[in-house]
Amino acid sequence: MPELELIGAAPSNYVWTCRIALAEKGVPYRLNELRPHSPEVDAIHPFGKIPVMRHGAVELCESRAICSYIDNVFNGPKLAPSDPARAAQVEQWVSIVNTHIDPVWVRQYLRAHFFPNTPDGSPERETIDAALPKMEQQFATMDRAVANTGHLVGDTFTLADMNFMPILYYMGLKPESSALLQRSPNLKAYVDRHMARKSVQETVPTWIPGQKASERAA
Ligand SMILES: N[C@@H](CCC(=O)N[C@@H](CS)C(=O)NCC(=O)O)C(=O)O
Repeated sequence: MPELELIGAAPSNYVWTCRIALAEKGVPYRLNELRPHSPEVDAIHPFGKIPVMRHGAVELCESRAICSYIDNVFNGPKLAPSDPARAAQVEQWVSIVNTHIDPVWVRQYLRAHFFPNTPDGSPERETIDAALPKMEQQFATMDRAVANTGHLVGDTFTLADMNFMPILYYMGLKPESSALLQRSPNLKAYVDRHMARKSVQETVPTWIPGQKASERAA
């Protein structure tokens, strides 16, 4: 079989989700760390977003589609349960995280920290403050979602968790979101537990936006 090439910068939460999925399945791959809108990315994603993927003649974009391909083409543990109701619940949580959580926690809040539009590069205070009331409610919702089993669906680590964990990791890095996490006991236990998982641990990005090259992990 040809080698799978995953294209996208490692800090992207969606690239990281695909890397966790690849690690869970035990699939060897090459990570090509290109940024959004690079020519190779634009050639595959109609809106230039990462991740994109190449595997032989197959080219794909969108993390959910890439994970579905990985799950169906390669051996290894399934990324979602075979029970139809449970499988649909995985889709449900991937969808909720991608349409409600990511737009506020990542695109609004984290962007204002990592890529601020301020003259001196300091965090965009207004944007952050506008996100926080929504985040407070959403943290409470997600805290309840993992309260029973420490997973989003059933009592196993599924694609729903693989999709959510990268976002939660980043929440621990910035002050306001870290405080929210500390006040969400179930989410805090969830992130601590799953950060220790091999597939997550071995794919943690070695650099994050705004970090100096000298500060990067090896
Ligand atoms: N729905 C896409 C979202 C991908 C996405 O938003 N990627 C971000 C990086 S985490 C990106 O490429 N942003 C650049 C842009 O929006 O122009 C997926 O699941 O793959």
